[in-house]
Amino acid sequence: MPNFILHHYDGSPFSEKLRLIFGFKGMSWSSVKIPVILPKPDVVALTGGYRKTPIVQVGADVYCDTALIARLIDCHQPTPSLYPASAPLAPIVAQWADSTLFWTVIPCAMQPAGVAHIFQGVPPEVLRAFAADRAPFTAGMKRQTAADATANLGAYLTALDAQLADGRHWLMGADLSIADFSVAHCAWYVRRAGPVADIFKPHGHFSAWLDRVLALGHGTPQKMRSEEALAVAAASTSHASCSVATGLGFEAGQAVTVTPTDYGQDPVAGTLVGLCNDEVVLRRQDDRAGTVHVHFPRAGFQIKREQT
Ligand SMILES: N[C@@H](CCC(=O)N[C@@H](CS)C(=O)NCC(=O)O)C(=O)O
Repeated sequence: MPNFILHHYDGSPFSEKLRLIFGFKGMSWSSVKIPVILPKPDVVALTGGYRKTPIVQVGADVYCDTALIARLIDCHQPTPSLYPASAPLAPIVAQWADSTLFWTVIPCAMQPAGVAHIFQGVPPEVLRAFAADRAPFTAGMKRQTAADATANLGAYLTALDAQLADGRHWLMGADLSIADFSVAHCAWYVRRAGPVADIFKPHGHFSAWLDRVLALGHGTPQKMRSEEALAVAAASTSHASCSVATGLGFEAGQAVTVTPTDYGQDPVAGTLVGLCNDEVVLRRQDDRAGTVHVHFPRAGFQIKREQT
């Protein structure tokens, strides 16, 4: 089993998704705490510019986006599975939760009563710095208002509660799946927003389900400093094997950029070393991290040939 190094911070919902997955699988992992806002020099040393949270590092391989990271963890620790045969639509439900549900929950949680709870005790200048950091991060997105989000979340909760009303333990049925984790990290953030979580009150099946998922815990984290993590990358002499499939529009060795298509659209430049329908991998060089392979899911990312 490789050592999974999770780069994360406590208040990050997508990090909570992975922490709970480590709990579900009963795994040990290394925990590197990273800044909540830019600058994040040690993250960027590993990723080449991708700044979203979390990332996972295994030696000199760096994995971006929890959709890909969940597959990676499941591959190395297949039981219990995140993708049970009984729930073929679970990844689709997860994709809905990680995008639509997430961007419904954020404006709902960030209404004044929620902000007051999430950021209690935080000095006003830190709050201003947070707002100034996130504005360009989501520039160009049409954000829901708190009123839009509250109505939409109410409708989603009614559907999720009805799904659970037959007494099933997990969202897709008898088996836990990736769908549970993607919905739960969104709901976890609403619970952090104190009084905003009253929206769960009419939905008893949903609330009981959320308690069950959160009770999975976080597995066994071991603290690691970010300099140590960079040293692990620099000392690694090999990478996970990868190759560029033919017929997908690119060739091995090309100079390309890979950029998220939704928000946080920071391009990462490198040499294409891996490509298939599910994943794209770039090789890049960093003064401190050495030669790293940066992995992204194919879905939700644009690959562009660099002009030479
Ligand atoms: N699709 C990404 C979304 C990650 C994401 O949006 N993370 C939030 C925090 S939970 C983020 O990056 N916020 C800005 C930051 O941490 O710098 C994933 O699944 O990992």
